[in-house]
Amino acid sequence: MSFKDAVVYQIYPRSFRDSTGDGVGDLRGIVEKVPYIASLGVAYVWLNPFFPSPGKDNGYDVSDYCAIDPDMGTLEDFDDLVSALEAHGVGVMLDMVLNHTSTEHEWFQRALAGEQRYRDYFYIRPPKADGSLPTNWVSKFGGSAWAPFGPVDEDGRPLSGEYYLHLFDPGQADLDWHNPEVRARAAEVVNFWRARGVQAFRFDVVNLIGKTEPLQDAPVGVDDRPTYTDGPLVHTYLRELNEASFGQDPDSVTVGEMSSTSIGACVEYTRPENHELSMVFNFHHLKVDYADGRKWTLMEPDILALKRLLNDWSLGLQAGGGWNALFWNNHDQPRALDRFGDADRFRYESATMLAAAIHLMRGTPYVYMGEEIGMSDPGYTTIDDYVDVEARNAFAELVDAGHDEEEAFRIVHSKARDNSRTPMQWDSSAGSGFTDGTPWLQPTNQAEVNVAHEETAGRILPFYKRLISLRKSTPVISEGDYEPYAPDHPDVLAYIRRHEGRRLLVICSFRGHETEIDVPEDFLDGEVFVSNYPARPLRPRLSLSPYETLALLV
Ligand code: ISL
Repeated sequence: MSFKDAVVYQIYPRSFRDSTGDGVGDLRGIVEKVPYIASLGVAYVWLNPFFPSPGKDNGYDVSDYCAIDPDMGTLEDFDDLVSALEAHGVGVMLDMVLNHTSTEHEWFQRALAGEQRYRDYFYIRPPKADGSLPTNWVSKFGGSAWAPFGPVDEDGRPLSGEYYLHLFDPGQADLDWHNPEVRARAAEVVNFWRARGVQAFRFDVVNLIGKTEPLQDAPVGVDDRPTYTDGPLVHTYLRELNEASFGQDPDSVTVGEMSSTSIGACVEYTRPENHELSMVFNFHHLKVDYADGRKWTLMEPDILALKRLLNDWSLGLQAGGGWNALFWNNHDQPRALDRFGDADRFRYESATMLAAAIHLMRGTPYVYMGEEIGMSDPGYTTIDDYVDVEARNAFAELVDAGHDEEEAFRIVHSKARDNSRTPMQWDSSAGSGFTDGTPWLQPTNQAEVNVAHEETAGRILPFYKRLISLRKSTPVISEGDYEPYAPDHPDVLAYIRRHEGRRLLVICSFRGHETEIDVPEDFLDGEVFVSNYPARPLRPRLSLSPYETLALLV
């Protein structure tokens, strides 16, 4: 199966379906919902980590890569899920978190116990000569990226005199990929799941694995991320992993999650000749509502910047022969519907416009559970409604920095990762059809937005199904070239796809008010291929309704 005509459906297992009533989703729950997943027409299901984990970062702190978290099920449940999906032609994509392990992983525990072999799996360093931390890097979840290695004295200094690196939570120790044994263990993990029938893998923050030795301070006052991101060794290690594991399977599909990356690096990661990865996620287009590049701020999205990024990435990856993963939502992002659309006044229109905007692009679209029924951010009212470590830390930091609690809450409300982690809304019941117990995170608007309603009377779900099926049947969508159209239009994203004499013009209004766009003469007698408003005559100067999308095929 080619991944160019495929769509991937992302499931956050903790929140998809709870089959036991404990309030946490599980693998059996996903098995129950296989008919629904199959009805979407997707080729793969990406499952967020369900491995044993102390849960410091909702499963991204893995303490055993080759087992299932008892809250989520057993290996037998996993095998059943793989076969149930396979029966419908749907593959499983597993989430490999190999930049770091949980500090409760056996490897880290044995390092703590003093075994040199395992100390060499991690970045364990003494402070600098002046007593300061080994580097000035900051954790992506706040604070320093270095934590005391082992027990501390009353001043909080490590008795060992050493620190370990954690680019994320202190419970997530970075693995030292310079160590060939670490790389071999990583390949073993991938091969363990391959042996259970898995052909697709997502690699978490994989552009952080090739840090440049010796680890060095970032220049003072400057973003530290470039210091340890996209280093040349990332390519070396990816090729090695490819060769030692998934690359042995001609049908494997891989996606690398690339933190703060560049077009150039992503071309190299995904050019087939390089034998690294099939495609990449980047996040630049989801930072156009970060004031001054800072996440924990309030800002209306900059639509021109969004267009520029989408166009530049499409053109850049196309020119270099690379391939992009296309997405608006995932388990780390607030719902795109609330950021770029209008969930109150134009839920259907904006949800379908956003869907068309990326499903008709060059790349492989990803649908995050609930997006296909128009789920939006929960209407939480206090910080206690949030579970995520990042949101709670951010709230505390915002208050410390002098924001009043109300404003800090508004910021967290608009950006928190829990916005997308709320339970899947299957029906209008108190547990939203997700659980018969108390959900670990509360749903809030299941009365209006749920699968049962969408399947009988809704308009968003059918629209998604059509887009997913069109990609399979329409080479101009899966294979066509990409060319921006009206790149300076302030309200409308538009582009033209071309393939073997066919052309598709895609028009997407990002505004809740009317706007206009010029349609090239030769598209005026085109077939209206996709549209989210009733049919009307086409004119050279076309007025667009709120969040209208239109794709014309000639
Ligand atoms: O740094 C970023 C963007 O420039 C972040 O978006 C970063 O890529 C992201 O936070 C990484 O996310 C992934 O790894 C984390 C985990 O918490 C997330 O859930 C996962 O998607 C650590 O494993």
